[in-house]
Amino acid sequence: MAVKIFSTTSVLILSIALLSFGHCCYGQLRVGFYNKDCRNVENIVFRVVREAFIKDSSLAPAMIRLYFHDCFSNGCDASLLLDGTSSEKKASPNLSVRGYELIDDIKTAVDLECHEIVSCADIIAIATRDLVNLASGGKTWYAIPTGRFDGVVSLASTVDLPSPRMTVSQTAQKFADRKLSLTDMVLLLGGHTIGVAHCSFIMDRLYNFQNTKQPDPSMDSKLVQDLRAKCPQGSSSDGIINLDQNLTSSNTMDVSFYKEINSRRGILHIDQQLAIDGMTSKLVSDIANGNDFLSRFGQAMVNLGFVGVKNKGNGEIRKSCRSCNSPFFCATS
Ligand code: HEM
Ligand SMILES: *[C@@H]1O[C@H](CO)[C@@H](O)[C@H](O)[C@H]1NC(C)=O
Ligand SMILES: CC(=O)N[C@H]1CO[C@H](CO)[C@@H](O)[C@@H]1O
Repeated sequence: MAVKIFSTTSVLILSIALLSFGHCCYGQLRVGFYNKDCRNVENIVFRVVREAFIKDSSLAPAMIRLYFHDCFSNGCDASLLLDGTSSEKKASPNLSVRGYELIDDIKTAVDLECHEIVSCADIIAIATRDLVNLASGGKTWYAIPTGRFDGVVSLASTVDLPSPRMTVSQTAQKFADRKLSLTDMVLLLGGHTIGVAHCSFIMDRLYNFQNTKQPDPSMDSKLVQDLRAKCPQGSSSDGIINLDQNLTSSNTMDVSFYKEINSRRGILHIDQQLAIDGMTSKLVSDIANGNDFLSRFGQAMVNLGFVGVKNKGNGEIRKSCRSCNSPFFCATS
């Protein structure tokens, strides 16, 4: 049980300070930050990640999503990993985030060789890069800058993620707030080329779109029929469906997501809107018809990795990825 030393006000002030210093620390990250003190770190991470991926390839979408949620909520500072009675983990959009055990295994392996040198935030960033590589069948790889410190504030009440029902423009605003461009946003949503969603996120699109008692007219009618079979109304269990409905590539990191949304076969409302909204439709077509999605996705993931990075002054290198080093300087409840 973390001792609560921060009052709500001090957490607020701290958060505002962190937000306004958001730009100060971009320069601190660099490729090969651990070259001197932990030369092998990226090899160690890759070894553990590859073993885990062979057993469970769904770790790739799980970790990509974890990286996105962590970076969007109070910066890429592993605050999403902190256990606590009302930490970010407990916010409802985090309920289906997985991959925490893999991070624990990597941390153990890394600390065996380099004791308490590598941050959990960097472990997430490196592991995510490796899983993108593996899920693409080795077709892509990007150098990921490191040098992040781990945060000591994790509050469910400050989680600020886009919801699937927001418009493109509202979603773009959330990315802009974090200095991410419209292009970054369209590329990053390409993360939905692998992984799954629960039926509950699209029941309205299948059965009663905007209270019309009709399916979403922007969804291909054949797809509506397929998905209704997988997501029946009144079922007691919440089924899962692939985010990339080209079933030959549902588990492969590739350009297929953009081709699907251009054929009215997007799953989440926001996915489909990317292809329809005038703000993004041309970007979507360019990506769908180009041959550089994977490398551009890598660059966008690098850009996401700069959001709200902590430094020595406002972060630490955690001993355990699930808790702050000192309970007295840890706000998780
Ligand atoms: C911008 C607005 C976004 C919204 C509204 C959104 C929403 C969602 C939702 C509702 C799910 C399904 C969760 C579930 O049913 O368990 C999901 C899954 C996923 N999202 Fe997003 N997402 C967004 C952006 C992103 C970004 C930027 C990335 C990565 C760079 C990403 C990566 C993923 C992945 C990989 C999954 C599948 C997770 C799994 O299979 O375990 N999403 N997202
Ligand atoms: C589905 O994906 C495969 C592999 O990426 C591709 O060759 C095929 O053309 C796609 N099918 C459709 C209908 O787009
Ligand atoms: C993966 C994970 O840790 N999910 C947790 C999210 O929060 C709920 C409680 O609200 C936990 O039960 C889950 O284990």
